[in-house]
This record gives sequence, C-alpha cells and structure tokens, in this order.
Amino acid sequence: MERKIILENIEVEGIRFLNVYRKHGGYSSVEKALKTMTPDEVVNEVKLAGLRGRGGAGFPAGMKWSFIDKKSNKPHYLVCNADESEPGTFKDRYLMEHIPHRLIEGMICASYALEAHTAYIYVRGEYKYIVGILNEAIKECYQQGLLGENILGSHYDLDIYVHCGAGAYICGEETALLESLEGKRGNPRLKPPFPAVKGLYQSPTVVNNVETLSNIGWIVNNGGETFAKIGIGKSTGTKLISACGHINRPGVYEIELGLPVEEFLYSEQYCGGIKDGKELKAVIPGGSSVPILPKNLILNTLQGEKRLLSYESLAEGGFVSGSMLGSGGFIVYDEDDCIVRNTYNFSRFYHHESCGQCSPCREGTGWMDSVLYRLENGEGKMKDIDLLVNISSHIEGNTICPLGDAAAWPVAAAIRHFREEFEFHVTHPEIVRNIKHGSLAK
Ligand code: L3W
Ligand code: SF4
Repeated sequence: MERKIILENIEVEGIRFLNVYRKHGGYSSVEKALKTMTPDEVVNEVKLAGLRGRGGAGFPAGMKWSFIDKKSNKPHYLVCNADESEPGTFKDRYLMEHIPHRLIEGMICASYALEAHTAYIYVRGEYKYIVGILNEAIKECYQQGLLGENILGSHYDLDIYVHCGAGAYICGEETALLESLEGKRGNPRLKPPFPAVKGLYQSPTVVNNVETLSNIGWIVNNGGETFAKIGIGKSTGTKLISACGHINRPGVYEIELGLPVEEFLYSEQYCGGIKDGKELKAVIPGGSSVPILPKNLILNTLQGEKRLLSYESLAEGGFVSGSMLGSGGFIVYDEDDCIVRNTYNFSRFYHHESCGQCSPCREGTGWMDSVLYRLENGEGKMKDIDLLVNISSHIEGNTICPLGDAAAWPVAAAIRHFREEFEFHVTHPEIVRNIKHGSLAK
C-alpha cells in the first residue's frame, strides 16, 4: 500500500483551493498548535518524529529548529527553500502546484514553533508560474484569518512572502539563497556560522525544504512518535521520489522509507519496469549530485542484502559501493545509455552553475568539463581518465559550499563503476565520433 502523508487527498478536485482543502481537514494542525501547544512543544514533536531534511542533506529538522536562540533580541525567520533545481528532481514543483496549502499549513506551524513572525518562500526562477499559485493560496489564508494578525484569535501574527529567484542553481544552497533574498548576488557564505545562528539579515533563520515543511501539519496532528513509527530506523516517514529516465511510469511517488529499490523500480504501482523491455544499466538515486550506482549495487548492497530507499541503506558502503538518498531525484539508465555522455552532460551543468568564488570549484569544474568533452567526442587519451579522478579528488572537501562535491562525486563514481566505457571512448574514437546517441559501450 502506498502510504500518504504529504500527498494525502491530492486527487481531490479543487484541493488547491482553501475551502476544499479545509473540508478535508486542512489547517487543523494550525488550530491545534496555536491554541493548545506552546512553541517548544511543537519543536519537541518534530524532534520526536525524527524528520530529516528532504532537500538533500537529511539533517534532522527538529535539531535544526532547536538551534534557534529564542532569547535573541533579533527577529527569527523561517525560509522555505523552493529553489528546486537539482537535475532529476521535480517533487517540490508537484507539491506546490497541486497542494500548496499543505506547505503553507506546515509553514504556519513551523513559524509558530520558531517564534518567527515573518516567513519567506524562495521559488526557483524557472517556476515563476508557481509564484502565482502560492500567492493565490496565501491570499486565501489572509482572507480567512489563517495569516496576518491574531491568527484564529491566538494572538500569534505571521506574514508569508513569496520571492522568485532568477534561475541560478547555486541559490538552492541555503546561504546563497539568503544572500539572494537580501538582494545581493547569490554567493554562498562560509559556514559556520550556520543560518540558525546568523541567517537572513544576520538574524537566526531556519531554512527548510518544501517537502520537509509539508510534513509538519501531519506531525502536529498525529504526534512525533506516530510519525517515527513510519519508515525504517532513522529514516522516518515517507519520501517523495521523482522518478525519470528509461522507465515505463515516470512521475512523483510518495513511498514509505525502507521500500526496496527493486520493488520501486519494477512494480506497476511505481516505475513499472524498464522501458521497451530493456535491461537496467544504472541509477542515480538522489539527484545528479550523488554517485551513480550500477545495476548490481542499486538493487543489492555489497553484503547481498536488498538495497532500500532509505538514508542508511543507500549510503551503505560509502561511496565505494553506495550513494545517497539526496533529494530523491531517481534517474534510471537502460542498457543503451552512455555513461560518458551522461557524465559530460552533468559536468557542463556544474561548470555553468559554479559561482566562481573558490578556485577548486571554479577551475576544477571547467577542467573536468573540457576533459569530458574530449572523451565524449573521441579526442581523449587514456591518461585523461585518471586525470579526471585526480581533479575530482582535489575539488572534494576543498570548497565553500557543496556544489564542488556535487560536481566531483558523480565523475569519480562514473569512472569507478564504468571505467571500461571511458576506455572505449579512447580506443574507439571513430565509433564515438559517429554515434552521437545510443549505446557507445556495446
Ligand atoms: C546548525 C550546525 N545548523 C548542519 C544545517 C545546515 C543545513 C542543514 C544541512 O546541502 C545537500 C548537498 C547537495 N548548526 C549544523 C547546522 N546544519 N550543521 O543542516 O547542512 P549540510 O551542510 O549538510 O547540507 P546543505 O548545505 O543543506 C544540501 C545535496 O544536498 N543535494 C541537494 C541538491 C539540490 C536540491 C534541490 O534542487 N532541491 O535538493 C542532493 O544530493 O549536494 O550535499 O540547513 O545549516 N552545526
Ligand atoms: Fe561557488 Fe563552487 Fe565555491 Fe560553491 S563550491 S562557493 S559554487 S565556487
């Protein structure tokens, strides 16, 4: 059975609108939190839930919230990171488009818990049309006393503003996002201090992903302990997975954490198997920033156990035999896909999106891009393959923000698992030059 927390009632006609959403129990958590709970009690429920950040890093949300210094004389802010730009990731878009009130409900409870009176939703520039959907939903909330002054007679005030980015991937990195929100160029800041200590306008700020915040209403209504019973181990709750690539049923699915990858890939309820009856070659399980895994390692761990869709299982074996759940962008490659071409494609992306502040990322992404271009076009040499591994190792861990790692890890993983395809590009330059699409490895 598909477990629904975030996407519950998504199929109801008109659920985008406040009256329909409320008829189906919407905003009951706001009533409960504001009228019967203290802010710290809400924080405590989120801690008990074990809810982890759904944007990619998986950091415990309740712990992040508890870093906010409530005694600070500065205002506190909640910022929703809706700058969903990770290649292969399109779950937040789906959520905001179809059920925007689930996010706003979660944001009201979260702002109350943080004792924040101003909250922002930073939306990816390319999602401009969603700004209208969110603003419409927010306007409905003001009209029904769910936002503004004295919400539902509770003496709690909150304003939510929607801000549209200008189309830079780097603005999804939380400190770059805050810079951009302040009206500056979106350059990441050095951490620490973390935003919880010095965030927006130098004030205590929590930055949470859309999906993370969309869980809060359910947690307030049902309790953190009930939430913690869903999922597996420290991977509690459900996760939205955006599945794409060579599968029969691409789309956004809400899965209970702990679902075996094999079941997700092959069952009719989810991906429905590989397209055109072909064989699976590899999967990137968490958006383009995480390592690719070949068929044997995405279906089973090195120990021969079933690989699960959970933070721990996907990371098992580190980057030698594992990967990351990341943002849940599940990209599937069939037997005919070319790993070199795919790696080059992502490399170009990271080179283009690097903000240029630190040398290893600025120079390294450009260097990897040009070496991969050579290999992809049949102009590479055997030593280029180790050169790529070397460049990647010099970027990893040596940059201000995770974009550097995100650019480095996938290249190293692609070579680790598919070195023979890179070698083929060197030994068969004529074939490589002539075939621009389809299988280069055969
Ligand atoms: C206070 C401490 N706060 C950590 C907070 C920190 C942040 C969160 C996680 O990158 C990853 C990246 C992408 N005191 C704290 C603390 N925090 N220690 O916890 O922090 P961090 O640094 O582990 O990660 P991050 O900077 O948030 C996110 C990966 O996710 N990714 C994401 C891609 C993009 C999307 C998208 O388009 N939506 O998800 C995919 O894998 O590579 O590694 O809030 O402040 N001591
Ligand atoms: Fe900018 Fe790259 Fe450095 Fe991040 S790692 S701050 S994107 S140059």
